[in-house]
Amino acid sequence: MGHYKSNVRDLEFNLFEVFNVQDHLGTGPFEQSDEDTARGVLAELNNLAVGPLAESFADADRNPPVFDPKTHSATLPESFKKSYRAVWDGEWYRLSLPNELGGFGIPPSVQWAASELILGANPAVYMYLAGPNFASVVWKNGTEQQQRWAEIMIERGWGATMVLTEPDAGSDVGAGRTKATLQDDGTWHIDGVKRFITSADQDMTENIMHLVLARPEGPGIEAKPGTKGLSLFLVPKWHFDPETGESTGERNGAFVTNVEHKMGLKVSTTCELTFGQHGVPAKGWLLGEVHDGIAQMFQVIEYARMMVGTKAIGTLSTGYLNALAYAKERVQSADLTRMTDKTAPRVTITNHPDVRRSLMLQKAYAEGLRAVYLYTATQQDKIALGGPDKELAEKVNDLLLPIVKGVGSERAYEQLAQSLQTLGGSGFLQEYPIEQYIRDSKIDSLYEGTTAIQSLDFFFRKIIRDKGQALGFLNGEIQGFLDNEGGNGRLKEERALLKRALEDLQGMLGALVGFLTSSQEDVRNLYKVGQNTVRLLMTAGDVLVGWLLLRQADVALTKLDGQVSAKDKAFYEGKVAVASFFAKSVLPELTARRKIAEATDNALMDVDEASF
Ligand code: ST9
Ligand code: FAD
Repeated sequence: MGHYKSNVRDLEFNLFEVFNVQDHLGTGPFEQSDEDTARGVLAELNNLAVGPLAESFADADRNPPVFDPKTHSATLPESFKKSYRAVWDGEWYRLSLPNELGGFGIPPSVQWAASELILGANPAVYMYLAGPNFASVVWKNGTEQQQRWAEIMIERGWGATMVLTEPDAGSDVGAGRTKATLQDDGTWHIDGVKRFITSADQDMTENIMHLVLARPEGPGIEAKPGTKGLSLFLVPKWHFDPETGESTGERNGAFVTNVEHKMGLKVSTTCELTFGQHGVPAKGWLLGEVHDGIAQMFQVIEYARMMVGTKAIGTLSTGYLNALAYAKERVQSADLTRMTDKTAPRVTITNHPDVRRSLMLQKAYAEGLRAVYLYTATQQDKIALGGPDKELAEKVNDLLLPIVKGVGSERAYEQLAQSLQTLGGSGFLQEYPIEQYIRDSKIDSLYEGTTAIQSLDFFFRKIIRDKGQALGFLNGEIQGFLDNEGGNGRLKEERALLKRALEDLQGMLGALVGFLTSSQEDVRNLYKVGQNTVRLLMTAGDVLVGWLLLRQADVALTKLDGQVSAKDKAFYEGKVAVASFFAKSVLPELTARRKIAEATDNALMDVDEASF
């Protein structure tokens, strides 16, 4: 058995029993697909995930890429290349492509469910598959010629990167100094050093297209500060024939000068990437218009943030299922009720209340957060379908992305520590996958915008700037669920707990809005907002998890009222149990969090740096 334990049953439960995505299969852009197609995609990818993809997971961690400074190149382990090729040869890269570029025509909800399987089994494989996906952004924003290049990127299986970060410009992308100088022939020369660039070199594809943010300079170009002064440039590793994509054999001046040694996700190369620093100009082509760079790059970032959240949640799920399998086998200690009887039989650790508590909390976040990312993906379905709901769905999707990414990554890392704990000392060993899961998933709260950045985005952009429209919609959805007394009055107490949790979230938000409003009189009140945005984000995440687990429990109760197989009975009863557990043991904590937020003062900001 490989390391990866998938949960296709839960993916299908979300898609077809809770969110009913089959209702819009066979329509509009999803005309070619039906429920069987969708289930087939999940089944096929699952075979790939638990087999050839999972196979190189540990080997590629123990034998990470090797960097050769003389040739500026990185060599990946053979085992990993085999996994990558298995996905490429199956043409699974088409999963996220629009129909016009050869996509499968299946909705984002099914795409993301399928993506979880790759991301849980071997996340770096997914990241090296960025070429076709990034090509669709080039295609969307590019000139006619650049649209041809986008097709070439897909046809020839090129790699691609997103290049924002510099040594002095991480969270603050607008501090970037890399510049681009306009040449007489209309191309640009890029000049600067970027760091931490994922997949910036590898030996699996014939070319790599770098999507680079730089500051344009040239006659008639206005210099603007910050992110709004950035443009996006296409900078290939190798120059190529613009019609066929065939390499000219001439190297462009974008050279990797280091591959970082990291805590985890080691097979994913993280590189220092220099432009125009090695005697060869780094030629770039402007995508679209000058100063559109940050908006264009956010088309890439939005996808990548969703991916990072799904990666974290997929990893938590396999961590939990590995812990559960171990706990069912491991015999240790007597039942608590017979603790003083030294002759009492020893029991499996699933009998100990504390192990049960921990396993149920892992299950709650793994399954609850899966529901959150899939619910988000159903908003993307609505966007793709285009109907009257589209505009609102865009806002709701925007609101949910920092939750998927920020809460998904934080809770996954926290709960994976609990998965490891379940194995006792064995969890610390490399014989089991959980220590690698923890190392590999730590990055998820850092890249694509740290949790603090997600929380600022959530409050200032997605709530305040949106004037609460998307939030109002979600609030209405949860309120509607509370008002609609489903389940024949069952789960009454849990509904009351969710109601209280929603009020606590509203109260906390009210406090933050109050600080923001009063900052017009005393600007330092903004610090009170800043002390609480991560708390708000995590609280919103818990409310969503609580709500969606209860929605699932409602569906499960209805199923249990009919005839179900023994396997389904256990599955549905698990859904009711986990929803109830989360409502009773996590949601009440939100009241304390609200009180903390309401009572915020600026004492923290008055502490002298020397006193820390
Ligand atoms: C990174 C990469 O970390 C990590 C790994 C990547 C791996 C890639 C692999 C991908 C795989 C794909 C594979 C697919 C395979 C599929 C196959 C399946 C089998 N939403 O607030 P302002 C825009 S990369 C949208 O003033 P500041 C907007 O245009 C590095 N747009 O910001 C806005 O203008 P306006 C990641 C947004 O104060 C403009 O920005 N680094 C949003 O100037 C300015 O906005 C980061 O993420 C948004 N949420 O700058 C940086 N926000 O307002 C984190 C802003 O007019 N830092 N815009 O609309 C931030 O995000 C900062 O908040 C900041 C602040 C830089 C935006
Ligand atoms: P900093 O921005 O210096 O942040 C340090 C700390 O300060 C963080 O805790 C942060 O939350 C906090 N902080 C900073 N500003 C604020 C604020 N305004 N309010 C509150 N807190 C704040 N970049 C790319 O462009 N392309 C890639 O492909 C890519 N891949 C990566 C792969 C890996 C493995 C790693 C480690 C990084 C990668 N990055 C990539 C860079 C990544 O996006 C940045 O590391 C990230 O955006 C954070 O920037 P920083 O490391 O400079 O941290």
